[in-house]
Amino acid sequence: MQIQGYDFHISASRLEETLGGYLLSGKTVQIGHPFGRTMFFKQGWQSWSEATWVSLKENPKPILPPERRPQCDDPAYALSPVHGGSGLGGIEGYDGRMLFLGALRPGARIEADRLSLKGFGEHEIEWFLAYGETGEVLARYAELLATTLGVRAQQPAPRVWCSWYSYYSDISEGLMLQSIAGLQGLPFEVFQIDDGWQQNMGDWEPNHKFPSGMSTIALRAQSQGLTPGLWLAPFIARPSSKLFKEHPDWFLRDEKGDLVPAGINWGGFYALDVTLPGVQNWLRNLIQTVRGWGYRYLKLDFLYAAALPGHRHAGEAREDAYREALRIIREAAGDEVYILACGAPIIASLGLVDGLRIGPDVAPYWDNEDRRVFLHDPTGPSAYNALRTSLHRLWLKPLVHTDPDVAYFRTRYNLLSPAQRAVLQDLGLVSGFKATSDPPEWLDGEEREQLKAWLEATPSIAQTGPYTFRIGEREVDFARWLEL
Ligand code: 9PG
Repeated sequence: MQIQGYDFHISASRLEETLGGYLLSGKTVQIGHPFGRTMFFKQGWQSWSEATWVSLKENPKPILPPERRPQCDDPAYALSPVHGGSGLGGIEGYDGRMLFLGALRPGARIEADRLSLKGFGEHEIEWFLAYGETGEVLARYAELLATTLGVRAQQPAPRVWCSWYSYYSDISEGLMLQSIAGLQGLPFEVFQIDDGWQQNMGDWEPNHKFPSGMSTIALRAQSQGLTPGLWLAPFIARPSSKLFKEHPDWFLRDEKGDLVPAGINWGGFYALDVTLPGVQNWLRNLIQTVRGWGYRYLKLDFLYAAALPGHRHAGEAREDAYREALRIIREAAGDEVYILACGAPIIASLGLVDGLRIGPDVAPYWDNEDRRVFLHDPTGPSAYNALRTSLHRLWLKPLVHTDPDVAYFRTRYNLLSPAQRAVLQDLGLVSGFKATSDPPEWLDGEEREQLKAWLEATPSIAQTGPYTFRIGEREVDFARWLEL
């Protein structure tokens, strides 16, 4: 079949025209193309997984070490010999435009090689197929996803202070109260406590560093006009947790009955089978508990764990199981609670969460070369990894608040150059999500002024090319930072 002057061989169970392209159906669809070993627009599975253009001239390299794979990208395809992505993908045509295929529901995989672009899923799927300018094709795909998965009300994203990228897990009640006090005069909407407050992964009660309980901090934040925010990883637990010891039968196992490893941090952790009624009740209680403490902004992390391959109580497809669990959380939280999904399967989260982390963690240094180059792992914390993946996910902006992670204003404990700090600040502006983790007492007078000006700024943002933007009066070109 001819599309835009090129010959494509399409196999699908149904094909019909739609605005800007075609709708296809099929559990598997395949489009033969004439473009050979061109570039592939890859979209990794979850927040931290890489999104970028890759060359079909080089074979994909499996991430090392193997135990890390579940938390980097979809482990089901970790050893795939062909390039692929989750939900959507595209390849570059001779004229620089893109042959695009995107699923209109969760649970789809795209693969590309020199002869074809292929889509498949665990069940019958409807697809959008198009050939056109990358920006236009992605915009049309986003429009279609909005109709199938929904979009939550779109006010501007809140401005967030988060405790992770300065104190990491070394937080305490005293430090948090001190930070809240220091934030007076800075226009933040959210004060978010990150990892480090809980007793254990799985045991979501305050530890000894928070002796007055979590509501004390929530109240203090609130009295200063800040929405209290809290980090939780509701779908995972460590084997040392009370949750795991009391309910070993609540955890995801493979067909042999062995526990499915969900990651290697904190000495390893496991994923809940979120299709079990007992687990679903526990999730409802957990969310109601943190709501009861006063938290109205929840950063829910390591969410991919609920969608890992495994044998579930309800034999649902794994991304459907995940989405159902997210729906239960949304219902328990209520409509007014802001949910930021992190480490989250991208497509399966749309319509249920307010914000979505669209890249790996930033760090106060530029590159994580050891992991990126020698271990083939593009998901390690670094400004560069976060920038690269986030820039290739901005097409999600009409669907969800896109969080590229924090920007830095401090020079204390920071190896980023002024220009590297500026590029993360600009990334925050173009993505529309402004967050930082700099403790107010770490900033000198000038740095605090810069942070304040950035938080207050509402420049017009116009995308002028794949990597170029006009921010107010400035032309910003991110391409020179991406070794593409
Ligand atoms: C808290 C952090 C912060 C951060 C999240 C997430 O693959 N990993 O080993 C890996 C570990 C931590 C991590 C991401 C990946 O960071 O993105 O903002 O909340 O958890 O532990």
